[in-house]
Amino acid sequence: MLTLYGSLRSQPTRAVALFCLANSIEYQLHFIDLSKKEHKHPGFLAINPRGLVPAITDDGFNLAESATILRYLAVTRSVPDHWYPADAKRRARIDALLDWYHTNLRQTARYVFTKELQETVFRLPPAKKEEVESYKRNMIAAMDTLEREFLTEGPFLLGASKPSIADLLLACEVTQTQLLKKPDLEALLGPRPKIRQWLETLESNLAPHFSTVHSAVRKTAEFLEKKRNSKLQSAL
Ligand SMILES: N[C@@H](CCC(=O)N[C@@H](CS)C(=O)NCC(=O)O)C(=O)O
Repeated sequence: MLTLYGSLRSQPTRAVALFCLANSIEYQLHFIDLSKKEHKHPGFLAINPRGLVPAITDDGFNLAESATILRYLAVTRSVPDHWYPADAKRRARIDALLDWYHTNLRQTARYVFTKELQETVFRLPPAKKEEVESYKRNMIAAMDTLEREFLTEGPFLLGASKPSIADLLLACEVTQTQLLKKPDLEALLGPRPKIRQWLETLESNLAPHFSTVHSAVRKTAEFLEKKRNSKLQSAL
């Protein structure tokens, strides 16, 4: 039996869940509540000693790192070739996107966390302004690469006609920006029509699963919006 450890509030956990749902791969989600530090409990550390989600166990085999999990599932399950092509050169292009993600687009997570979640949800001291600004600059540079280089032809990454595991990992990161304040989200995605179109295409192509794995993030977005509005009300 395949078990996915994580939370659908975590971008890379969403990507793995989405891959399973899109390919009818049977799995169970073992919820790890990051806000309660469950990822540092001994039971989970036995599965991933680094204490990060996602992780899987597949019939007793433990594995961490989202990109590796996606590759592992793509080659151990019988799924259509477009997810992770057998052709070495096409596969290498997907691998390059997965590698690029970790050191570039993943900055989105740090920006959204320090700006919107660190204080409000995790009750930690607020991040320094310069730190948040530096994550923001890195995120914007990555979004520009996505818009101008990887999505030039569409509908999916690198002009593919069907999605790959890289589409899932990168898209589930970009959707974390739903947690930003509406004007910040507008400023980020408004001038990037290819990213917006790509997300819409993925959502309709992978319906209803894309929307299903995003329900928790939508709830957090609503919670944050209510909190901002009530702060505004009490200031009036
Ligand atoms: N490179 C890892 C990164 C995983 C990661 O950073 N997960 C976050 C949640 S999205 C986490 O577990 N954070 C907990 C922490 O940093 O303590 C992967 O792709 O799986």
